[in-house]
Amino acid sequence: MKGTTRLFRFLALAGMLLLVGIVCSTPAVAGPIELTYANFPPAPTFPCVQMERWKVEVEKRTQGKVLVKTFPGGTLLGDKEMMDGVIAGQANIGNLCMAYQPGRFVVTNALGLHLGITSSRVGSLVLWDLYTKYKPEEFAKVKVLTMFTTAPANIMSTKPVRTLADIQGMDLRASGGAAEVLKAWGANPVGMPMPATPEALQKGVVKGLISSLEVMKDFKFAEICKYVTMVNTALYPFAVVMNMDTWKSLPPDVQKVMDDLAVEQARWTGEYMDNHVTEAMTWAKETQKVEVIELPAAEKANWDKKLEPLTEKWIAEAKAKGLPAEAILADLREMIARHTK
Ligand code: 3IO
Repeated sequence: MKGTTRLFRFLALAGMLLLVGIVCSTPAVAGPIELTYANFPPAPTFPCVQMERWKVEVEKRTQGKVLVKTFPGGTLLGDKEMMDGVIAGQANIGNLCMAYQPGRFVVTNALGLHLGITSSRVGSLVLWDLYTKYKPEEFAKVKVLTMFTTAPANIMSTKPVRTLADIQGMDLRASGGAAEVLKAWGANPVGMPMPATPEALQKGVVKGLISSLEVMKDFKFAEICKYVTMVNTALYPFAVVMNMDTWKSLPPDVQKVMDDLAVEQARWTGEYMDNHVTEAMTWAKETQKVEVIELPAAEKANWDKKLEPLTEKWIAEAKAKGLPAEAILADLREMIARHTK
């Protein structure tokens, strides 16, 4: 009787130890690493299109080791809380527009100056070069996965803008560098992130906006804004950032996949944006009867002249933060020339 009890106890203990062993070793071999990726605008817009492309590439290149769960439309983090939300770990990854917190991203917001950048492809590659060269302090708490810009900004409006006189006091929605540009021309910039713009336009709170032109189609602004004035100015810079603890927890081979993807993703997004602007404007002209206004050279020279003080203002702001402002600008001009040719 005693022998049987002992044997039973031994078997029960052995069985339990075996179970504990299985349970404890399982997490190491099972399940992919799941990462949440927050984005602020609606799913069909370009920041989310590039997010889905990044997700597909990462999942493919890590052979399913990583699974990215995307949250478009501000469902996880909204436009202005993106950076702090990622730092706090509310999302593993987030996509932010630097123009929504202009004082916070002084170096990279130089892309919002009037520098003669002609495309999103050039803007995105220049922005990535600028970031990797200067590694601005404001990104020290996160891992930057990629950066990109919009195409140059142009004016979309409900009334035609053909001269500087036409734009005086006009309420136009903008953020960051583009808002400074509008102010310099005498317009009244109304600051708000892109997702708030459809309602502001609908209610007549603003008479138009300044941004890249693919929004004419993606947000259906062409239904309200029947005029586009080509001014090819400020770009909106974006960053995709990862929580630093998340980054440190990733295996080296996964980190390598993401690092290798950074500049490629910037180029891909730039090219996608440039093609999409062309496509959106063809649609706007053909189906929405949008008029595209080209400023005569003499008129354009007046507009450009008004923007010269903005660069000086940026230099002063950057210097006040202890940044090598002139060197940054000289680098920017070299990078623009190199990527434009
Ligand atoms: C933008 C932001 C979200 C979705 C589509 C977009 N196209 C251009 C922008 C730039 C921007 O952030 C803005 O506020 O103009």
